[in-house]
Amino acid sequence: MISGLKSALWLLFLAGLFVSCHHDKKKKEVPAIDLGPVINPVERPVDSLLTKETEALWVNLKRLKGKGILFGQQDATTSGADWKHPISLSDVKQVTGTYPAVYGWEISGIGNTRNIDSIPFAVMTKRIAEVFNRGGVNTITWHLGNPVTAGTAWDTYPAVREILPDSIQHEYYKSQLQEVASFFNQLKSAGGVPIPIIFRPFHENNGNWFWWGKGHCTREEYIRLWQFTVSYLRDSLHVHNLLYAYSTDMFESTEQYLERYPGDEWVDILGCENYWDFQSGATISNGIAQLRMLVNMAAQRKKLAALTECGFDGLPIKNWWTQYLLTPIKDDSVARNISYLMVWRNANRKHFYVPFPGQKSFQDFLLFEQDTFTIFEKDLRDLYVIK
Ligand code: BMA
Repeated sequence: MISGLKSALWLLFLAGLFVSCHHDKKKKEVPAIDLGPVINPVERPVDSLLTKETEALWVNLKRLKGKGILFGQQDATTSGADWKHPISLSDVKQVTGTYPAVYGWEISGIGNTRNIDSIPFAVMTKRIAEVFNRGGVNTITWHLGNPVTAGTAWDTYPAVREILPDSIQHEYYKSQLQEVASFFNQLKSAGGVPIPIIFRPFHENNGNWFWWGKGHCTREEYIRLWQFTVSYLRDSLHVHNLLYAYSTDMFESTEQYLERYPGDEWVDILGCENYWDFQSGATISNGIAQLRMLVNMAAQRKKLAALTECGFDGLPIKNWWTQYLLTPIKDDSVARNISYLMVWRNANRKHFYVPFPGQKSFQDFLLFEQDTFTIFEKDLRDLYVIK
């Protein structure tokens, strides 16, 4: 059996060599995108040169699957409902006594002093190291401004085709990735350990609100952008502390989810972002159905699954945390296998996703934290060592 399998793999390898040489001779183009069926998935991350702590994160998140869900918040220690850096508090900690397990950060504006939300990159670097030292997990999004118009990420001029290899703005895109790589490469603990990051670029790609969204590039363009981004960071710029999360917004079927999926070799975490479905009793089952599909797709491919963004801006429902989010997920034998869920940032008292003392959902958030299935910092075991 094994030697049969080996020779089959060998043949496939030779065939691959032949095909790629053949292509090379004809023209030097980005290879055709063939995602193919999922065959004999291999349990390995996108980057075979991952730092050992990043690999440990991948292994330990897999081991935790089904045992609990890590809770996270965007900008948790740089921005609160009533404070902003240089103060460093955490609304999660103020309310529950413990920090979240996952922290989201935003690098739009990289190359400048501050990001899109006025957080200095130097402050972010410091906070990211603090998170790592406390045993928490860092994840980063990139609302890259439109590279052609110099507008924001929400400027939907179709720029993807113009930043791909051999296109007019490609060098500019590469220069942006060089900024990103030097940021990632300088994220180190006091002892010099590179800090693992879950990187989630070009998210919510099945919506139309970002320039990389569905209406503004073809499937092939999106996939080429993803693959170029990963290979340039990993192979040319030697960034080896990243797990790559691919996240759509809400979706209706596995086919729809996979339409722009860049392929198993290019993704470590299958994510989705869903604010809407968990905000009303009438739609929670849709949200759960999507998480079930997500978990199943991830399991088939030996990947992780996560609800990479969710939440309810302004938290208008008293028992939202336990009744709309936690119980439906925890009670579903499939959906409960997501690794983490993350709510968005507390910008001020009008735009917030975690309660502050006295807020309507405050007591319920305490119950959410106390539930044995949610993992906050105090519940974490060492995610950065393989035991
Ligand atoms: C949005 C809002 C904006 C913010 C952006 C990027 O959802 O919170 O205020 O600039 O995310 O963080």
